[in-house]
Amino acid sequence: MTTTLTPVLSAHWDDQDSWTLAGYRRRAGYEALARALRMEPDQVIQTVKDAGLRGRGGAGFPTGMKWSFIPQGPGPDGVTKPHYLVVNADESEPGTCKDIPLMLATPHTLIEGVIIAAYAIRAAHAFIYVRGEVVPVLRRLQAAVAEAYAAGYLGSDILGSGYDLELVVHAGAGAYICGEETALLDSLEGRRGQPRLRPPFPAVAGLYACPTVVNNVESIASVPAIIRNGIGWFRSMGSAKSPGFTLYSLSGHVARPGQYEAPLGITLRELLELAGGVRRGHEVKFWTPGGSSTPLFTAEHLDVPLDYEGVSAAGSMLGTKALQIFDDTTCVVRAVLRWTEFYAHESCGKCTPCREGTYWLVQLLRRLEAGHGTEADLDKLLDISDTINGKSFCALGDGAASPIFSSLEHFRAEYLDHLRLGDCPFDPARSTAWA
Ligand code: L3W
Ligand code: SF4
Repeated sequence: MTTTLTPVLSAHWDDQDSWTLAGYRRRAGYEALARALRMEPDQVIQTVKDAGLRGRGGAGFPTGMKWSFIPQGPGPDGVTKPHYLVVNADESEPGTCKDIPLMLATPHTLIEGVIIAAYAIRAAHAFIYVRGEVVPVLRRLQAAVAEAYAAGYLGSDILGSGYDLELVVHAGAGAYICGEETALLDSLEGRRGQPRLRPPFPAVAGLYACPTVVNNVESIASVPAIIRNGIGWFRSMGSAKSPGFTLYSLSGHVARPGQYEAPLGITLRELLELAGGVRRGHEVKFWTPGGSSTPLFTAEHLDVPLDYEGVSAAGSMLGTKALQIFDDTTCVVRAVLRWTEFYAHESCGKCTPCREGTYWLVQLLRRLEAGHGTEADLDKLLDISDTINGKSFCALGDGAASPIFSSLEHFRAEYLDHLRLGDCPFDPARSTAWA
C-alpha cells in the first residue's frame, strides 16, 4: 500500500498485474521508448537536462548533465571506446526503501528508462547492479528483462529503430560500499568492491575504463514519464531548482510507514499528516532527512522543505529521502551507536581514518550508552569524527561522522545524562525503534 500525491512512479504499485509486461503496456508502457527512439540521442539528453531531473541516489547531481559528460567520438589516442549504462540498484543506506519496492512492483518502468537512457548516451550494453540479498527483486527483474527481450524492446533493432541494446541484471554480494559508484564498478568487473580515486569520474573512465553513466534506480525510472509528458509537466511539480516528484521512505515511529510519492519540497509535517502521525501520545524527537549518513534533524525542522536546497540550508542533506522518525521514547545515543556499528561493519578498510576511526567510535559509544566513561569521551568522539570527516577516501567516512556531530550538537545533554545516571535513562523495553 503506497500513498501518492503525485501518482507517477507508484501509481500502479497496488495493481494485481503491476509487474507484468501486459499490465505495463495497458498503462501506456513503452510508449515513451517509441517516442525517444524517434528523437536524436542528444535531444533526449537535452530534454532530461531541461526538465531538471536530479539524481535520486543521494547526491542530487543533474542527470542530463551527467549523460552529457560521456565523450562522443574517438579519444586523444584515436580510439572510440564503448559506452556503458549502469543502474545502481544496491539500495542499502539505512532507512532507504524505495528502489526495492519500485523494482518489485513495476520493473518495466526501470527497464524502459534504461533503454531510453542507454540510447541517449549511445550505449550498446547496460547493467542493473542489484543488491544480492534481495532475491525476489532479482527474480522479478530477470523475468521482466526476458519479457522485454521477447517483445523486441531489448536486443537487436529495437522497435525497428536500428538501435541495439543488451541488458544484464547482475547480483552484488551484499556489501554497502558497493553502492558507492566506483566500488560498484570494481565489483561488477569481478573484483572486491572498493572505491576508486575520482577523478577520473566514471563518465570518463568507468566500467572496463570506458565512459560510463551510473544512475540510481529512481532517477532512471523517472525518465519515461518525462519523455511522455514533457518538461513543463515535470517542472510543474517541486521547485525551480529541485523540480519533479520523488519517493520518500518513511520508517520508525510512524503510524503508517511506507513509501510516499510527493513533489520535492514537501515537509515532514505534511508527510506525517499523510502517514497518520507519530505514535499516539508521543512526539517527534529526531529524524534523518536522507538516511543515516545525513545530519539529524529534530522537531524544530518539521517545516523544512524536503528538497535539495531546503534541507542543505537547514544544515543537512536530502540524500536518499529516507525519513527515519524517532519519538521521545528513543535513546539518541543508542540510535547513533547502532548506525556507527553499521558503518564500522561496512567500512571497506581501504583508508585508515574510516577503518580505524569507526572502530574506535563504536568502542566509545558502547561505553557511553551503558553510562560509563567520562565527559572527555564526548570530545574524543568529536576528535575522531573530525579525523574521519573530509579526510576519508569516500563518502562512507563522512556519513559515519555525520550522526555523531549532529547528535552531539542537538543532544549533548542526553549523553551527559547517561554519565550522571551511570546507565541509559531510557528503558530499552519501551523503545521499539530497534525491535
Ligand atoms: C563527471 C564531474 N561526473 C560529480 C558525478 C559522480 C556521481 C554523481 C554525484 O555519493 C551521496 C553521498 C552519500 N564529472 C562530476 C561527475 N560527478 N562530479 O555525479 O557525485 P558525488 O561525488 O556528489 O556523490 P556520490 O559519490 O554519488 C552519493 C549519500 O549520497 N547517501 C548515500 C546513499 C547510499 C545509497 C545506497 O543505499 N546504495 O544510495 C545518502 O545520503 O553519503 O554523499 O555519479 O560521478 N566533475
Ligand atoms: Fe573504505 Fe571507509 Fe575509506 Fe570509503 S571511507 S574507502 S568505505 S575505508
